[in-house]
Amino acid sequence: MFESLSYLWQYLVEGFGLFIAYAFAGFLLYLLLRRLHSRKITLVLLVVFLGASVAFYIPNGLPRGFEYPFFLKTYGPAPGPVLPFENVWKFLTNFKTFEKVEDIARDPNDIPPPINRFETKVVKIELVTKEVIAEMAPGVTFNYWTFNGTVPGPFLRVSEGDTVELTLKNDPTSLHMHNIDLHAVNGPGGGAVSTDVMPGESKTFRFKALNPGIYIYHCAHTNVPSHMTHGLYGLILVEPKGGLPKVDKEFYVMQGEFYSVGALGRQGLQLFDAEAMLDGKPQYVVFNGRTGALAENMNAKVGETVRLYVGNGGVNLISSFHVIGEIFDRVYREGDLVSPPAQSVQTTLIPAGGAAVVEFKVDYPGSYVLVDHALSRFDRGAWGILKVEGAENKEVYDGVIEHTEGHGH
Ligand SMILES: [Cu+2]
Repeated sequence: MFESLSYLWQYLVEGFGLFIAYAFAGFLLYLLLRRLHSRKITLVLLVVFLGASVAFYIPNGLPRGFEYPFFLKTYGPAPGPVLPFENVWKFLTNFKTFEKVEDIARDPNDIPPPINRFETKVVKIELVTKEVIAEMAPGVTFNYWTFNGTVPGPFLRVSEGDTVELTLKNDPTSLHMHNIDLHAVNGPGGGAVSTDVMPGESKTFRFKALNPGIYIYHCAHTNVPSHMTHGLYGLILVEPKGGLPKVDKEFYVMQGEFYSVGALGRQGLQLFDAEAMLDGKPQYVVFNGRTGALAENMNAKVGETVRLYVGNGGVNLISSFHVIGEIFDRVYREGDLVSPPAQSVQTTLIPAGGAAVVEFKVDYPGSYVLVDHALSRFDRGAWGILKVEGAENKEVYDGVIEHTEGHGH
């Protein structure tokens, strides 16, 4: 009940506002006219006035369809991102069938082990698109659309030259059609044209992983940005033949934006704001699906080499990825695993719909904060913490050279 109220809040506010405006306009007009005319004439004039204003309002002020937001006209190659009221209604009537996911975040440690082989194989992968309800922040609930129930979807790992046989299932509880476009594919739509699946349906296609690299995959069903910004994205690593250099720790991080009608922190189930998405003004910018998702699950020891696979589901922002207190020893820019990596980089760009691999050795214990260095975004949720334990090395960093007791300043 509370959920449907918070979800419908924008409709209720707009309907109520219109009602109040007409009620007060009519009442004031009545008082004004009543001074000059008899009750009968006043009432007739009032009806004429209200009738004329309603007649003017209907063609110019009423929504073309009962949808949110009203009056949005778009020019994409396919239907725009408005939310027809019919969908809102279907969503509310099906609300009980959606799985309530305890934690939408994918564990950054959840990465398949390195492959490191030269012979190629046929790799079978199965993914399930599923629409679920989960918390973005305490008390703030979103309707997420996911691959396998988390954001991002599973980390896929294959080797250069492998043939991937990918099956996409759409969970029967879904309300929308979905598909998958993997940027590791050479073929129409990256697989999207072969995998349009209705709720309950499943489709399989094959592709050869010709190019090594770290690639994003995402749903590309219309309206594509709407589907993506609900959480339908993940990473696929195509290891170069023989594998990547060995490291001690690997982590899986994906930035994404979420657009709600309710302001940052507004409690309850949030209605998707298509207009804010077109404007590129998200309420939430987060790593791994929700605020605080990477607060306490990334650990390393002094002396270890850390590799981060960092993707950006977008759909609008470019991430200026940085780890506070560290320098990236190597950056495989834009996910290019063929060219030699860039070295000693402070901040690297992760384009919308792109990814990169960064590596660094941790030299000193402490908390190292992952950020999008467009730093106002960490207040919207874009941060994580890599906790490093081990012995201090004063040669690398010495926190206290001199300390004098002060008496204020
Ligand atoms: Cu989709």
